[in-house]
Amino acid sequence: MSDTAETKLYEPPAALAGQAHVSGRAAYDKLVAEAEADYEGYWARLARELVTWKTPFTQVLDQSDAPFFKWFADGTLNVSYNCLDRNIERGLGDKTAIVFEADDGAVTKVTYSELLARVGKLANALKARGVKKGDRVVIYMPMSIEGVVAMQACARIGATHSVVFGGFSAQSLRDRIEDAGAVMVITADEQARGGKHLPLKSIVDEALAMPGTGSIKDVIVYKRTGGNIAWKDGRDLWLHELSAAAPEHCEPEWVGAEHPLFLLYTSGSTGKPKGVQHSTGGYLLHAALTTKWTFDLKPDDVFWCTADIGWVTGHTYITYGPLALGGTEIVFEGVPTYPDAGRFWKMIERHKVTIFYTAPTAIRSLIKAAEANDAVHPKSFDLSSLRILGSVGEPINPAAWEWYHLHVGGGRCPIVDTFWQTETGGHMITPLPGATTLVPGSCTLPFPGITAAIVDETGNDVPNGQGGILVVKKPWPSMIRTIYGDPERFKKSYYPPELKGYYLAGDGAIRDEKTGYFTITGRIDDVLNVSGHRMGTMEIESALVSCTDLVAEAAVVGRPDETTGEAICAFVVLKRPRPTGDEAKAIAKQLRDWVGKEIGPIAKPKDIRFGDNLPKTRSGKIMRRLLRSLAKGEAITQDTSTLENPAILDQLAQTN
Ligand code: 6R9
Repeated sequence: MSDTAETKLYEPPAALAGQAHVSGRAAYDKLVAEAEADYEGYWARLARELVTWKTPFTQVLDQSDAPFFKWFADGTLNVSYNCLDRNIERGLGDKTAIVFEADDGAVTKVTYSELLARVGKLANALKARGVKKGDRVVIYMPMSIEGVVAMQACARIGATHSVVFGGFSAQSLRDRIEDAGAVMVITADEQARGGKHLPLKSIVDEALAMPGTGSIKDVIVYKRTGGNIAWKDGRDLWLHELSAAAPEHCEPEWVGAEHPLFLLYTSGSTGKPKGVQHSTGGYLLHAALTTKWTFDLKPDDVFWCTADIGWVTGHTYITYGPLALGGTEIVFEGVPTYPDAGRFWKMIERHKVTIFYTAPTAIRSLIKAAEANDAVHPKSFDLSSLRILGSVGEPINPAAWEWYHLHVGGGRCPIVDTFWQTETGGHMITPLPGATTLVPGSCTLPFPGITAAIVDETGNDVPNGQGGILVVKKPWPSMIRTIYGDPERFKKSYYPPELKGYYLAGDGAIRDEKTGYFTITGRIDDVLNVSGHRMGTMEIESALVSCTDLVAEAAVVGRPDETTGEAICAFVVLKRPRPTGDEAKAIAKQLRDWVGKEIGPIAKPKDIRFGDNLPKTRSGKIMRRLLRSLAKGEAITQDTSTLENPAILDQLAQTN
């Protein structure tokens, strides 16, 4: 992005900047300089300030087994102690920790003392069922206080949680249970979203009927809707019955800083989803620190992150970061468009939300709705409580940024466009609201202490103004520790030998020539980003070809989409003659439903096209660049001379 006359700059509002935790650009520069001068000393100082340790650490960064880095390794702590007991000891016991708003608008609040009691009871119940430190527990829950309680209860006893997003299918759930070797599933009878009740427990039943799930001993069920569910005596247990019988006090399990707090499965460019393993100490430090600096969280704030706890954003900015700081936060069960597309604005008004963190996809779809109907336009609501806005999950286009800034933020709230990943644990490149001049569409500068850089294929720095590969040069406390059960894949995916020991993010980026600001240009691998959800093209392809009755071959690419950022486009060769017309439409629907069952509704291709073959080189390689052009509806101007079967392109240009 060049510094042209049209590039609008947004200075931090003076009043906000004056009070901010990081106040003014000079304060930011000073932190960056501190980290540069003494990298370990900087992180050690913050780890002492933000985290309460049972046994203080004496080591900071251990690089002896790189790239398996260790941070604060000889320190011991407990995350749930840090998020709950510690706040109560500071006098915040009666402070509201969570304001829960259900799909139907009903509101429930819990204080820090109440939350601790609920976490303690469930933690004791888990222990009584034999769950031990280091065991993996799968959580397949709706957005709820109980979801947060389940995660915190695992943390309290040193069990490693693996949350599976409630939109994933039985097959996906099974895969994750097997890969993690989990001993328990915590779920709910159903979830309520958009006025409908959707199954959870029956999907767990289906998953556990599949092979590879024998490690599961118990299923704990939170009664959310009271809907009809099947029950397996001896395996299924009601959460409310277990909790009622369990004592409140549960001594935290003090674990080493490197103890795995959680696994979270995410898509990579090849193969099945990988279990990203996070630590306890380094992760908690960055969760707390980024919540403090990026969102400038203060005691009186009402913080609302709209992400689901099934994604990393919900882990770091719902379950851990805001609670570690003793904040008050909103947890929302429903969807932004129910009962209408004014729901977010209505909730901000109702709960006097001061910090609002959401995804560009949500903003773009709400813009469309607001432009069509004044009643759901932000101007019809009192949003004056807001002071800071955030964006996450995908690039935010400048037009959506400007609308968010003007209509939601009333032109007075800085937008923090936070770039990070499941693997990074917390924010990596982001503005700080009281310190950074904003440029719409740019995530601006690295968080202090994060050594983000842009390099070429051999790991050499590229000059500003020239795009390249985004890397992080030095290890940081909240980084991924390994891929669960597959350390070799961890090394290969994130530390390829040609990159000089730098962490490979998998995104392309460019820095502005003058300001050095970063703009993310998108994934450089076969990972798609649909509505801010990560999806591997290979995963969708294998789901399609697993429909062995119908599909001979499939290739999946992304194409730009105005609302969802990217849309999934699948090119399919059937085991029968290429269908056209109504038959093509019917088979496309059948395949979409198939993918929905194999992975989950978020992976359903928007566009499915049929051909007698796929465009291949004479050596048999699928020419994906051609498919990407076809998906976009572009005329093929590229060289197709190496193509074995050029006639196929006309077939594949046709949509169904
Ligand atoms: C937190 C999260 C990570 C991928 C990442 C990148 C994209 C996330 C972004 C962004 C541009 C931002 N991404 N934030 N791109 N600007 N502010 O989303 O984690 O689900 O693992 O996705 O999302 O492509 O590599 P995750």
